[in-house]
Amino acid sequence: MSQTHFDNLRDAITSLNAAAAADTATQAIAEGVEPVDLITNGIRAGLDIMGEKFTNGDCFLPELMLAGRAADSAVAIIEPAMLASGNADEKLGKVVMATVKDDLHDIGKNIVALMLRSAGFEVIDLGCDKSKEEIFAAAEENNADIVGLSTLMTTCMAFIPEFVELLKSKGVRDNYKVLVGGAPLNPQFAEESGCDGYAADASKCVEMAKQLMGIAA
Ligand code: B12
Repeated sequence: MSQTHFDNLRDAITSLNAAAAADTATQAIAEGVEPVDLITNGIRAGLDIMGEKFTNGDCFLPELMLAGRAADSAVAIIEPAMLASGNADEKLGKVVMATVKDDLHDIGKNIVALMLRSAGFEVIDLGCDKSKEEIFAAAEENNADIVGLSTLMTTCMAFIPEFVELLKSKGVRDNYKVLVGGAPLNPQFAEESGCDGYAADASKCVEMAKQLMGIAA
């Protein structure tokens, strides 16, 4: 039964239909489908197809934008269900999150922020296209435990080791755990960049954030 909802949500996104995406998400949540499964098997599956079409020249920027809006409309429905089903009242730690400078992709970052909130982390979401200095200032100001960085663009990956270097140059590297994610990244890149953790998707990010805080998953 869940598979039908996943397929419908994926298809609503690839057909750029925000209303259908919201309706499918509403129905699936009402029938008890796990929010995180809807994200992975519906939303991300649909957007991955759009990414492939874009690469192959079968769709263009306006279509990507509309697919992104359809995904956002489903996330808006899933959000309250996810917060209600989690442990949002816990106080597991403070995370400052941002998508890096020159990168406007925020759907995945927003989902990660939501998952972390639902698990009981306090998340200060700075948004997208944020400079190293802005993220550093927010981490200091909020006395964050974790800095979460997201990027979807290969051209922005260099930001990550540069941010770690900035922390070192300020003499505060050990004050923060740096957790990174986004499609072009991988565990090896994260390690070589001097990060503390990497997670490939929304469900693994909670596990990793807990691990970084020394909390048993
Ligand atoms: C939707 C989309 C857009 C939308 C974004 C809307 C928005 N509000 O985010 C719009 C239309 C704005 C857009 C613009 C562009 N895009 Co675009 N876009 C996509 C697309 C199709 C989907 C991205 C997405 O949201 N995926 C779904 C989410 C749920 O997945 P996710 O982001 O990967 O996040 C998950 C994990 O990665 C992880 N995660 C993510 N962040 C973090 C952070 C932490 C801390 C952790 C632990 C985990 C984690 O958990 C998330 C949830 O499971 C991708 C293709 C793809 N397959 O990813 C291309 C893609 C990323 N875009 C691409 C490109 C080229 C562009 C443009 C340059 C196009 C252009 N010519 O202008 C512009 C760039 C604008 C800019 N400066 O940023 C390329 C990038 C290629 C590259 N080599 O870097 C891709 C890969 C498409 C392609 N196949 O070519 N895009």
